[in-house]
Amino acid sequence: MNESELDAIVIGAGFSGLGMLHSLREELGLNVKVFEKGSGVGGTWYWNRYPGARCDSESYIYCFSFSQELLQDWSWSGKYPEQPEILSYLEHVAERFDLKRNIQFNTTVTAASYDEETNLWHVETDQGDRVSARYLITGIGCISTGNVPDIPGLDSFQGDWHHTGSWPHEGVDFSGKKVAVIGTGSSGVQSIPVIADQCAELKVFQRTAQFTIPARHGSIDQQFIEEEVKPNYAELLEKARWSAGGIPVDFAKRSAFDVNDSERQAIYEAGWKEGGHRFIFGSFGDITSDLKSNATASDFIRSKIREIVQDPLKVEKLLPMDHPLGSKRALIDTNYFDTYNQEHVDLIDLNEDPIESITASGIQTKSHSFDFDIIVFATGFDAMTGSFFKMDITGRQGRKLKDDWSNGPSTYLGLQVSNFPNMFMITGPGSPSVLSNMPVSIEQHIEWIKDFIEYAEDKGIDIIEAEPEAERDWGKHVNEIAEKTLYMQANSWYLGANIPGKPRVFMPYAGGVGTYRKRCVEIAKEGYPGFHLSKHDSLNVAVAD
Ligand code: N01
Repeated sequence: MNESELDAIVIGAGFSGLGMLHSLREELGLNVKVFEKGSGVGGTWYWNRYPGARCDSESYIYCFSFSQELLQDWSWSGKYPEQPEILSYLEHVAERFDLKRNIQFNTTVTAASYDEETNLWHVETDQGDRVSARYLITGIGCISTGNVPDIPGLDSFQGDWHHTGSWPHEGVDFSGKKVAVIGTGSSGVQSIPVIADQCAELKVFQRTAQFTIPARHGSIDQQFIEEEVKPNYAELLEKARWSAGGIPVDFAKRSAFDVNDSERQAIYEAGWKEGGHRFIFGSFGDITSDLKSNATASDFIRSKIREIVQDPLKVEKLLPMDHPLGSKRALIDTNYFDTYNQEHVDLIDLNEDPIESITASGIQTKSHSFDFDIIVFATGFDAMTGSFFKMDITGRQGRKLKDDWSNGPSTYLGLQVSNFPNMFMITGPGSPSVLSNMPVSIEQHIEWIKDFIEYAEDKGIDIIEAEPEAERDWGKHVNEIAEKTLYMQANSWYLGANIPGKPRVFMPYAGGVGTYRKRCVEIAKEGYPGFHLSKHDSLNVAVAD
């Protein structure tokens, strides 16, 4: 299929793609086309339909903010939004703002290349589309390319297997089944209790024991929503935009050592009872930055695991000892540790008994042979770069993004890459998005990209390109900030440590959403330093800096 030239091509119809489409079409009047691999909108929430899937951000703040009417009209039912409801919300947004007419579903972008002659991006899809546009914007998510470990024998398995990140739409019937779950990150910790409730036998294969805090999920507090949220949405969202994590709450400032032992214990108890991430940010300001303070919180959680789990052998396996709380993604759960008290649930510590192969009937570890009907891979994602590398992205002079990022991703502000003019990334590596409440970060990117395009078009600039030096400095800054945090003390996907052979580079910006936003605002006010802005007919001649 051939198409006329577009102003912008957006890849992905999740929060990012929907928001970007709306903004460019409604605010700038651009001719935009979105390509989406799935048959519907939703991105992450379209694919991740595993049992128990929901978001860790509280629902009232997990939303778009561009429409006051939408904010007032939409009602969430749970304290945390569950996957089906988030998907309904995004469907509603797509219908309400008539977005689907610019989205082509069931279409995977396979290649995108920048043409220096014409200053256009040429995009190819698996459906045979050849489309061109001035701007290419990726809304492909940071955690969207599933990681199914390369375990010998998977092909021979006679049962069913599924990755949590591409769950069958019709669901999976676990009743009466022997089930294995491999992986105990966010997806594993959410799905394990629900699968345990449904199956005959569950064995969890754990590589790293996790810190997780009870979510205390339940129905939403309607009084809080009607009296405190809806009348004050604008202020709450503004507070979220300038906060560290994209949520409108006050973080505790005191140190864990500003109080005595019994006061500290009481604060942790209250946080545990209240549940959610408040356990961390509501108790002490230095849990995520100071190892000694962190140890007090880590010890508290370990004491809770000992209290909840009855089998001492399971307790020993479940105690996280090799990394500080929060250095891997902080988790919240519903009945996770309690699940191990059920007789039909067992835990295999892969450090003691590693998986050797998958067999026709199940899993062979070093010392046991297990039979399963279903294997669930809750083994995470090739995060932040995996989805870029699935496409053949070519910039100036035939440069491949994959080659330029072979030692780890390099971006300016997580928004652009030098030698890839007019290509913008939403939630790219080097941005704070994955360490925050996503919609707040996504909207910040959308707004900033839209403003930049508007600025350029007003000035007759048609090439926007990050300068290599600015990119290098930003990378250095991202790294320096990360080095000061406890994130460097764990083998996490933030560092690419979950993917064999992936360069160890801390990929997100850990300086906080508000600080990042301030930097982006300043850059815009100063006329976009760090970006080379030029006119196509005077290629390489900067007209503003
Ligand atoms: O993936 P993960 P996830 N053999 O990488 C293990 C977001 N998210 O899908 O820790 C055996 O966190 C791996 O072990 P280890 C959120 O940002 C959000 O759970 O690497 N095990 C780990 O236990 C999250 O951080 C929500 O040693 C292997 C697990 O598999 C991100 O997505 C919900 C293995 C993977 O954990 C990813 O979460 C879901 C192997 N070869 C996801 N390879 C909410 O908002 C990996 N593992 C609630």
